[in-house]
Amino acid sequence: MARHLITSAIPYINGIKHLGNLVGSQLPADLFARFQRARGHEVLFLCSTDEHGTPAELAAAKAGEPVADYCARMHKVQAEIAKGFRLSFDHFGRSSSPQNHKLTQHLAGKLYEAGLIEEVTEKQVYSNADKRFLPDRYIEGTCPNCGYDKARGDQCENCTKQLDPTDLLEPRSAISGSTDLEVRETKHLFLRQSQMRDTLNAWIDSKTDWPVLTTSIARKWLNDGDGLQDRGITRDLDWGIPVKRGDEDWPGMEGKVFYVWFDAPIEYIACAAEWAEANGLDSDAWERWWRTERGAEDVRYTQFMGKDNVPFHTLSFPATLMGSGEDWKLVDYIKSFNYLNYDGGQFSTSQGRGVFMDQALDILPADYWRWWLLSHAPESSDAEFTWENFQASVNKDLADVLGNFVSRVTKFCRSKFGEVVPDAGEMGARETALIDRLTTRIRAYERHMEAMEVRKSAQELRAIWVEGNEYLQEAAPWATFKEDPETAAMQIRLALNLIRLYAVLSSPFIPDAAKTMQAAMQTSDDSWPDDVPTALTSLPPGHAFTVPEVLFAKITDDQREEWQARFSGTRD
Ligand code: B3M
Ligand code: ZN
Repeated sequence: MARHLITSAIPYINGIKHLGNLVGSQLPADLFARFQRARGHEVLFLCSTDEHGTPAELAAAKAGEPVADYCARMHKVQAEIAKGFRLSFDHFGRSSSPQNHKLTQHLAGKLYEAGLIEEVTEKQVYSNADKRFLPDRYIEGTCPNCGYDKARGDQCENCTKQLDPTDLLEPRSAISGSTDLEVRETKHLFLRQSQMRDTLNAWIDSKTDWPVLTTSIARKWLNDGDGLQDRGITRDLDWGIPVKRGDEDWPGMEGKVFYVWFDAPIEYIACAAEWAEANGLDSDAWERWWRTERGAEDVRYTQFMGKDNVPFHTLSFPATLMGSGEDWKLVDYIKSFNYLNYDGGQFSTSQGRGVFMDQALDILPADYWRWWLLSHAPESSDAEFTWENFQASVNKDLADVLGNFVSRVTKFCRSKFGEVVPDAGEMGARETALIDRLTTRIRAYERHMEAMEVRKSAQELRAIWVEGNEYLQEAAPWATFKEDPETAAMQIRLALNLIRLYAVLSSPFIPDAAKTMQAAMQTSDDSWPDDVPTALTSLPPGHAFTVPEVLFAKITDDQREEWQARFSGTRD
């Protein structure tokens, strides 16, 4: 039995994610976690909400709530939606947890001791009215380039010119509107990633099996231009993890917090500690996943994320862990994704364009979305969601191929043999040939799933369903039954066993339908078909079953048009 640590990029707290976010990290991570569990491996699958940074502060302000309350509320909302999509996290944590505070401060202390943190004095805008330093985007004023009067300290939205806060004419605080601002000297911490360039380069070079999408992004940042830049890891915000080294105060860092991208990946570790606490386990329970000297040496750690998150996971986070000089488990494999587009444009959270996770579940159950998203995962290039394509795949793959098979087999059996597995008849050449083909395909399916080739896995699974339909078409038990009821009984016995087999194989993709199939077959045998002939004898003659409800309803043209219209604009 292997041990798999699996993490998905942690979604920002500010608002509900769209389907493009879902397919870029959480959903494929869930697919892999479910597959590894189904194979009998030990899995710890973690995700959290990413709760710090200016976007969280701004969203809370917009909602008129204290930021801590806003985050607590939105965490529950996201957790509920994740459940709706059947994301099988062992724990859904929060980057604002006490565990993450402690670990982040601990790691900063270790990096400091190792000489990997530099204190840099900078000039920054201070608001006397707000009694705080203002991050660039919290300063507004008139753009010196175009005269737009709501330009932000980092950029003018109107003419797109990149700005420094001191470029603005008549600058004011975006928090209070106060113009009582002054430039003061302040200290910030920088992570000296550049010191670790060779170590990181060697580490990336050793990852010969990683997807090119992952390594090419890492190499670009490592070697382009001036090479790996040191990164500021502190910010002047109220909300976040206070800057400390271990338990000690950090002189000159009073009132500052760590930068959100410094503490967010550390939450992968903290989440394991949160998981242990939530389950009444001690610290050994999570450390055996994360500390190589306490058992994590034989853990296989896989991360899932969109391509924009790759630099932080290939460079900054490993630099943090390696630089600490401690025995932290490093990632073994990073599976990254391109973008999913929406109907001729981009999904956009800020513009509310596309289908958001809550809206998706309002119109159809999770399996419909899971199937389409995974079978169209943006792996080798960006992919596009269109309602036509969604309708076509659901209707063909789920309703015509899988759903129809289950319904024909169970209904035919009920009408001719009753709701029990019939017992007469011996298998012949057609059945042996089918089992051979299934064996080949199931082994291919396992290889693709193991390699996290999501689209190829979906194609293979679909081909496995098609085998069943074609067999049924050729064997035609409804015709056979007239002259040779014994042979028809054998064909149907095999087909009923195929339903159980499909439930097991399909469960990582469409867990609800898999449960329905398994329940209809009235069996608790969810063992993986290591040996296909044996797997196809799981339901013995005389075993009772029931005819399930329709597994997948077809999407009608009217529905498609209605949804197309409903989701053509933007959400506020
Ligand atoms: N929250 C960005 C995103 O959701 C960021 C990921 C953090 S992973 C440690 O795409
Ligand atoms: Zn401008």
